Amino acid sequence: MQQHLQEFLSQIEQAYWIEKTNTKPFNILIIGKTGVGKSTLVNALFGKQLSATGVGLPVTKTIAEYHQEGFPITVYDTPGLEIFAEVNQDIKQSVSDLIADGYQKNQEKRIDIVWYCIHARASRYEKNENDWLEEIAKQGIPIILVLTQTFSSKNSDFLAYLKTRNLPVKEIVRIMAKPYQITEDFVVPAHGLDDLVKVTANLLDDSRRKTLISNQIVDVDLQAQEAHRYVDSYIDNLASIVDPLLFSEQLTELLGTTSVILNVAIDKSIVSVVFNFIKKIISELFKNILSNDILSSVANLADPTNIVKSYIKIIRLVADVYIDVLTTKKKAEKENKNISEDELIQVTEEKLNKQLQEHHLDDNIEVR
Ligand SMILES: Nc1nc2c(ncn2[C@@H]2O[C@H](COP(=O)(O)OP(=O)(O)OP(=O)(O)O)[C@@H](O)[C@H]2O)c(=O)[nH]1
Ligand SMILES: [Mg+2]
Repeated sequence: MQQHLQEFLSQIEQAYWIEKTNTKPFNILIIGKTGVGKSTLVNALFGKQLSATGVGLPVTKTIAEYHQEGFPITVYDTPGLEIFAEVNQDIKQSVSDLIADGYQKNQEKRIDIVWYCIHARASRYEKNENDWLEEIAKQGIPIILVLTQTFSSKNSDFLAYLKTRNLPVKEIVRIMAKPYQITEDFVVPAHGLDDLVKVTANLLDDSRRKTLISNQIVDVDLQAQEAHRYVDSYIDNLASIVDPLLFSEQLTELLGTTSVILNVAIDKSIVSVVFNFIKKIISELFKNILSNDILSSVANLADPTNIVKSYIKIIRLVADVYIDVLTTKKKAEKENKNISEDELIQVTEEKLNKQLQEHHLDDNIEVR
């Protein structure tokens, strides 16, 4: 590789911005009576005051839209049905209008998923609610029933009851969005948000799934899993067009895109470790190919399939290590532990070298 670090870095940044720009936005409609915990849920899941108490942009009398510049997920928030029929009519009408608008006029406003929230301890689910959800489900929108502020992640009578009814929902998820203080020394821990993310992700198409996973803040492992998944599919498509001259382009595309999936900024120290590592091994591996006479050197290679295999192994191991290191860093930050830059560099180097040995790449490559 004849490249400089700076160039390598800006290629990654470019790939990062392309991926960001191509992020598929999507819309969530949250329905639930006042006080069930809709705002608390959204804030805990996305780490944003997307729905600061009381201030949403009123789309209609009964629907508020929460949208933030640069954030690809829009949340619509509307009350659930009350016992008063005339209020219900208003709500039902606004929701149908919102859904119809997205399907008929404005694809960007399409409702991709509905979270129907019920307070777990309210323990009530009425026939008129069910009729309404059936109407929504008929329009092809997946609904998840979210039981909010559940004390236990174990089965409850209410849940058991709901399960016996044939509800028009895809899943039922129990959550406690933030820790709930019961007495001075007894707190119910937060739980279930990771389930809600997983279940929702599975009901979205691939691009929206990626958007959800990278923009939520409750499940870092899921982000890592999604990033590895992307690497796998990228490499599957790569197998037929392996070209050493494209190595840096392909690797930087992988690193830029996985950074978006993990929702992290490009970390210059990690990138420079990666850069030095591949510079060393790649020049050995592709010495002949990168010489001026490309065609004859390819023809002269004793076993070109070996080169192809090594090429793929290197791309994969570098991308996998990159994901691992950033995941470790993110998890530490989440627990308010700080990993120093030196430690991070050291971990990256260790992981890369360990991988090199495990894949026996150091057998055919002389690293100097
Ligand atoms: N500890 C804890 N408190 C919660 C949770 N969910 C809601 N609350 C509390 O319940 C109250 C109402 O929560 P909100 O999130 O404002 O409810 P909402 O559904 O947005 O209500 P409206 O905006 O009025 O429709 C607030 O005091 C929250 O702090 C939770 O998961 N844990
Ligand atoms: Mg609210």
